[in-house]
Amino acid sequence: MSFKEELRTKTEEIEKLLTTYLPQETGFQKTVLEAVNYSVLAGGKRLRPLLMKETYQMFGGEGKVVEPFMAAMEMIHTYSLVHDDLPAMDNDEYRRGKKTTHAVYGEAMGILAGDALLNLAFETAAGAFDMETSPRTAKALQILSGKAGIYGMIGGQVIDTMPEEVPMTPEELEAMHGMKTGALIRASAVLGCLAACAPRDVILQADLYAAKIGLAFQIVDDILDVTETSEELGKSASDAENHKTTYITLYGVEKAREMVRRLVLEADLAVKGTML
Ligand code: GRG
Repeated sequence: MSFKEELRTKTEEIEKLLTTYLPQETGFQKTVLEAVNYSVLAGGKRLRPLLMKETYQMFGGEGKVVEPFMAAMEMIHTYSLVHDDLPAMDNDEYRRGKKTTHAVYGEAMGILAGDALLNLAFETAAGAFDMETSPRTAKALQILSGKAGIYGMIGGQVIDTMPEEVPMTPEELEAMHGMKTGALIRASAVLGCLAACAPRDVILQADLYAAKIGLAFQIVDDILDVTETSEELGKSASDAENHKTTYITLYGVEKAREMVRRLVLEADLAVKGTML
């Protein structure tokens, strides 16, 4: 099977799994349930649950205990996008080539669908205790909540949302993305290893690997922001139009591409380190 075919098959498996954790669209709160399902099923690469499952299997994980965490991670990621698109934040009308949740269901329902997804994520992840009651499951829950929180993704979003009076320094930009984008990507790799009972030094290497690809992912996002059209990207707003500091404003496209190549090499070395 080619890489592309394998990726498609694995992505489809994850989508199937996700649907088993999504709510039925019934009851007086039906509208928000529809908005939740619309948001989760509106496409997406499913990178985080994929990474979690890959690290889980790579280190010998065989059961299903990772599955509630995979679904919870994608729910948290989806809530973050739904809220990021809101009028109070980026005010985006399109994502993944489709109307954003608030553009379809209205702003109030967009806020509530995000809130609902965040709660559903933890309810789902806590379901792992029905399969396995171990300190490791509790630790995984702690990592998930921490990395999604004020010292992780939300913290990064706060920095991103604050008005930029002066351009950010490279250190500030990296710290912001490390939290905003990197935290969930790192948590995905770490939780997969943890659920598979991988030893501590392996978890640390997997964390390093994910930190490198997380940063590369963000730099590529900045490159695409200036090299692709809105139609190609399937989303409307552009950081350049918003006058934000990016890897492009700091380094230019060529240097940014070079940074991506270096980070990918470093990530490769880190993952090889897990196999020593
Ligand atoms: C609202 C608390 C809160 C947080 C929002 C991640 C985030 C924080 C906002 C997204 C802004 C953004 C476009 C960041 C660039 C990198 C990124 C995380 C892109 C979206 O992730 P993908 O490419 O999305 O994995 P798909 O569509 O594949 O699910």
